[in-house]
Amino acid sequence: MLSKKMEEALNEQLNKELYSAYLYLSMSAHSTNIGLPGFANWFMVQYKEEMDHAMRIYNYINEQGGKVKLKVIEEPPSEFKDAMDMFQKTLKHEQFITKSIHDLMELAIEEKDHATQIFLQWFVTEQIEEEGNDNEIIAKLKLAGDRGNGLFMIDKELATRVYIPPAEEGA
Ligand code: OFO
Repeated sequence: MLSKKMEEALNEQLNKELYSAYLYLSMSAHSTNIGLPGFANWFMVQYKEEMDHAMRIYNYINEQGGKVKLKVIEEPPSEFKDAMDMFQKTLKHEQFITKSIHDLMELAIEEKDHATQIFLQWFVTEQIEEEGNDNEIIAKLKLAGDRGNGLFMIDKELATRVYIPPAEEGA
C-alpha cells in the first residue's frame, strides 16, 4: 500500500527513467550519425536498461495497488559536440538521477514505508554502477583524446557491450 505522496513521487521517477531512455536513444542515434557504431551500441544498451528501470517502477506501483500515471516525456537534446560531450552529459544526468533516488529513499524512510525502502535499494546500488561506468569512460576519453586512433579503440571496446534482460541477471 503506497501513500498518495509516495505514489506521486514514484510516478515522477518513472517519468525520469523514461526520459533517461529517451536521452540515451538520442545519443545512440547521434553516435551512428557521426560514424561511431560502438558508442551507438553502448547507448542503445543503456536505452534498454533505462526502459527496464522504468518498467521496474511501473510494475512496483501496480503491485502495491497504486495508479501508474504517465506524463509527458521531455524532448532530449539531439546535437552533441563530440563523444566527450555525450559522456559528460550522461554523467551529469546520472548524478541528477542518483539524487532523485536518494530523495525517494528519504521520503520512504520518513513515511516508514519499508517495502518501498527495500524496492529502492536496488536503484541505490545501480546508480553507483551507472556513475562508475561513466567516470571510467570519461577517463579513457581524456587519455585517448577525442579523435583518431584512441577514439577508434574506445569505439571498438564500447561495441562489445551486450544487453542482458533483467530475468537473466537474476533481478
Ligand atoms: Fe535509470 O539509471 Fe540511468 O538514469
